[in-house]
Amino acid sequence: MTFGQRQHRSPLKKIDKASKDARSPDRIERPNEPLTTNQGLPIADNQNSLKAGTRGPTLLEDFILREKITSFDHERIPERIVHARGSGAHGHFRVYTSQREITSAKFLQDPKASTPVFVRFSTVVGGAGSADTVRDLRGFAVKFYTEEGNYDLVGNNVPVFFIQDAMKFPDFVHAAKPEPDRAIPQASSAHDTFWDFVSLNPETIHAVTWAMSDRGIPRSYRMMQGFGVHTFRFVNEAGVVHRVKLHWKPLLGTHSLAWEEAQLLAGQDADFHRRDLWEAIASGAFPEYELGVQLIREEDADAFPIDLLDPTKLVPEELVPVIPIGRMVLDRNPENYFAETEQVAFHPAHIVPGIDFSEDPLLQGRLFSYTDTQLIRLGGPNFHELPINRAHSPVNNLQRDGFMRQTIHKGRIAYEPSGIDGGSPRQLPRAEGGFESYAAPLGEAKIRDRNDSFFDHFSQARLFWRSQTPVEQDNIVGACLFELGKLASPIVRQRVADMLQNIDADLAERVVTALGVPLGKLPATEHFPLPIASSPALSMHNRQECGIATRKIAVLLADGFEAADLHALQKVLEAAGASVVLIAPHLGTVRPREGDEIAAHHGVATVSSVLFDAVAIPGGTASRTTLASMPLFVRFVQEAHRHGKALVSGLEGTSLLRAAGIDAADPSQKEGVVEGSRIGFAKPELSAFVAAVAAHRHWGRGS
Ligand code: HDE
Repeated sequence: MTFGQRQHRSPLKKIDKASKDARSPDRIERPNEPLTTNQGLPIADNQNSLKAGTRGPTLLEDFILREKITSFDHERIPERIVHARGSGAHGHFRVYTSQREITSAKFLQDPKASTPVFVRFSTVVGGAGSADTVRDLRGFAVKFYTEEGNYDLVGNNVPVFFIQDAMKFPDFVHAAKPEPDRAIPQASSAHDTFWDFVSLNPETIHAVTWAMSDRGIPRSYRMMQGFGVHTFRFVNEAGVVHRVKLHWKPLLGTHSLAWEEAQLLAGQDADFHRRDLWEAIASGAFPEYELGVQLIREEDADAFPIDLLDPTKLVPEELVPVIPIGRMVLDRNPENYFAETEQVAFHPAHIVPGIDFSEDPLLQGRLFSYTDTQLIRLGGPNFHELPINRAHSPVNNLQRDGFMRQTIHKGRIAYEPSGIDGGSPRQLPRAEGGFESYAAPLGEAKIRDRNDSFFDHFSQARLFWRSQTPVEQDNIVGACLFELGKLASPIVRQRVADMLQNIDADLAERVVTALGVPLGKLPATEHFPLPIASSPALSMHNRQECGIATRKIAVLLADGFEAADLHALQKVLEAAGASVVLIAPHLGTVRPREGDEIAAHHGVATVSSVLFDAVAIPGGTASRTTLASMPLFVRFVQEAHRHGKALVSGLEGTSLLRAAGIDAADPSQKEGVVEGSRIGFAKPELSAFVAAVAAHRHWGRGS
């Protein structure tokens, strides 16, 4: 349309009929057919509101405008009070062998049967629009659409929680959320109210230590563990009961970001984790996780040295091994974020026969909370009828009506039992597959109190700290210094510092010294014995060796680069499943010293090293001179080196390293830095680089 022309029709003249979206068979709206109102009325003008003349006011009569704007005004629903920011994926789960011995759950019986799943990963504290890479725990919620109804495993990426009793949850969340008068800080625990709550509630300290560890800044949703946290029960057909802890293990290994990297990423790409998950699935690199169980016989549960009802305690794998029982593959991205990832409603009470709860007081509170929150968030009791929440097995009951009821129930029987008109749905005895709660023997006095074992707040925080490698311990100290250093209240800082002494004197001293607060008197806390001296399984560094599949390698090049270097790198890296991303001084093409020019994926101004796992610099005199003269490339390499990433540089490609202040001959800087000795690299050099990428981070550089 040219300026001054009247517009009554859509400005689009040509439609790209070949575009993927237009061809999608699943699109609800039919492209190129008449646009209608919600009542099906064809619309003649979707550009102009109905006015009293071209210069007059808009008329109230304009029902088309009002319908459109009203729908728009109501597009948003309340975000989740916690776990507001999430990313979803579809997939399926398959058990390795029948678990008949421990549970009657049908989806855990047949290794040939595949159960569809929907997974939602999330941060906990931040709002829906906050950054992905903040320091926080991550939600790991899985909905299994089984033939016996939906089973939800609503877990986190660490095995313990901050509080022991549901009574404290609103206080804990209020303390962690932005302070209510100023609404600051967003998606961060580094503020007074959070640490005030922590310092006055020692039960929080174990989970806080996990949050301060590198688990709080995962590299990817595809590379983090998941945990059911609470103890559940598995019941087999004969009624034999086991207490069970549930674990997800990512097949890509468990990896984290560096703290500075996480902070830079929040600016560079606030959607880093969401994009990473989406792109991996879209490219066919499907994330996989193994489900594992720790089992304790019901009759041994009370005498077990760790209180299985306390969600601030884990069961070390060295005491009770994790038995892998099945595998989940995430192979399909959602098609509509709102309809699927936003409207999905998880609930720990969505269980199937063969699985049951324990009396963990935190879990018991959750059993109330999740339905309650969906009532307000999704607008009424019929959220189970939304497509993403619908069970794949028949739903057959006499519940009726309510806001947004989709099903049109017919007939006059809405009660049970009924003996007319063919009767009503009937109860199914347990022996035939009906769900029956495990008859846990109770019979104690009604009381507001806790078991004595719940007052052991520090032994497992100590176990966790002592099971970390020195680098992981350094990172915990660094995180504590960052968080506590941000506190405006010296009293809170002091209280936390005092509390850390109950975990470990060395940890407390390192934090206290750097914060400049005096080490207070050790509060009189009863010391419970450690269940085990150290648990190597708790160190992420023991869970990393999983190759380099799906790692993103940045290749920095300019005109004059050695094509043989690039080809050699591409061949080896892509064969190992990594992706190679070419970054040049600007978007467009780059020309090698010899051969045809190639297209760059990015110009250096729009990316930075934090978006990649490792850096490769092909040789070539002209290329290296250009790169070394550009501050953006110099910073790229400096940051990658500081964040412990693997670097490889071709023959004569070292000047960029030098410009970045990296001396590959210096033992304190060379870990994970590989230099080529000939054009096209020697085989051992390429293997050394692949091994360096697989090691994920090279903390030995002292960066
Ligand atoms: Fe949640 N939690 N939670 N939580 N939680 C919610 O439910 C709650 C707890 C977890 O991706 C809410 O639908 C209480 C532990 C995940 O949709 C809410 C207590 C664990 C998700 C709620 C806990 C979790 C939630 C907010 C203490 C790890 C995101 C919106 C008694 C085992 C699920 C919603 C998704 C979400 C309540 C503690 C995991 C308000 C009262 C422990 C992964 O119902």
